[in-house]
Amino acid sequence: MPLKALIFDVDGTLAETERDGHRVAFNEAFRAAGLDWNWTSDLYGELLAVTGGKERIRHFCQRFDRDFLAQPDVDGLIRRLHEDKTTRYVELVGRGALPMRPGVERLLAEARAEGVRLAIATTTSPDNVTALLRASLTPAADSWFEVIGAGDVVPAKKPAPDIYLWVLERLGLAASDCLAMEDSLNGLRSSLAAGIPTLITEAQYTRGDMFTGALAVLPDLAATSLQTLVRLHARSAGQAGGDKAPLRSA
Ligand code: XBP
Ligand code: MG
Repeated sequence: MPLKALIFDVDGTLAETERDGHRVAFNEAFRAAGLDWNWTSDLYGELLAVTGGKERIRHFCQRFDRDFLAQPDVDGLIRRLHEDKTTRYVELVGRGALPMRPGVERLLAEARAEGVRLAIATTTSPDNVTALLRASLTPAADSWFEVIGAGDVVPAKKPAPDIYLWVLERLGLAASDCLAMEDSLNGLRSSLAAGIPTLITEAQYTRGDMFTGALAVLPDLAATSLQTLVRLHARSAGQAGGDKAPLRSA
């Protein structure tokens, strides 16, 4: 089964966006709203267990500020807080503050040259994705991706398979035609539940996690060529969702 498409996660996979991007924008939005919440780097690592910014704010309140949740129209409050966070994040990445991780740009170029289709499946908001691609690659880079599945287009975020299934449907491809590129356990659960063979590129907050079911676990994509991905994909038949130990490379 030839490799027909690469489906990339964004946060942690394309770029290290969490600690110095999303977290910073969340804290700025909290301050601007007069809230005394401060998400330290360590706390943020714990909060990443919940994907989606609005969902993460709610989860934080359940742990640390239940009074906030007791307010009337708390859904509206969280939505507006998150909109402000998105505006701030888009400004931050628009300044080119978050470069692509090693190997990403070259791999995208190789895929485009070889006719391997590109797509994105992410939990983050669509505006964040286009801002990052345009600022950290080139202004036309969002057009390189045939399908961009992002944010609230599906109600159930990762680790649910929905965003990957949404992308597969729009690509018109079977799961086994594709390779998913992920950095986190929630992402891996999502892609495997959709039946897609998955390669892990470990990130700041996910290094050393147990990625059972992944095809391979790499420290980054610096030494990974498209040919390597084609070979990995070829050995994936029957393995996605299985429990074989992944290849690990230091
Ligand atoms: C990414 C996320 C997102 C971002 C914040 O997970 O969990 O919630 O941290 O984005 P993944 P928003 O890489 O697995 O897709 O604030 O726009 O939701
Ligand atoms: Mg990720």
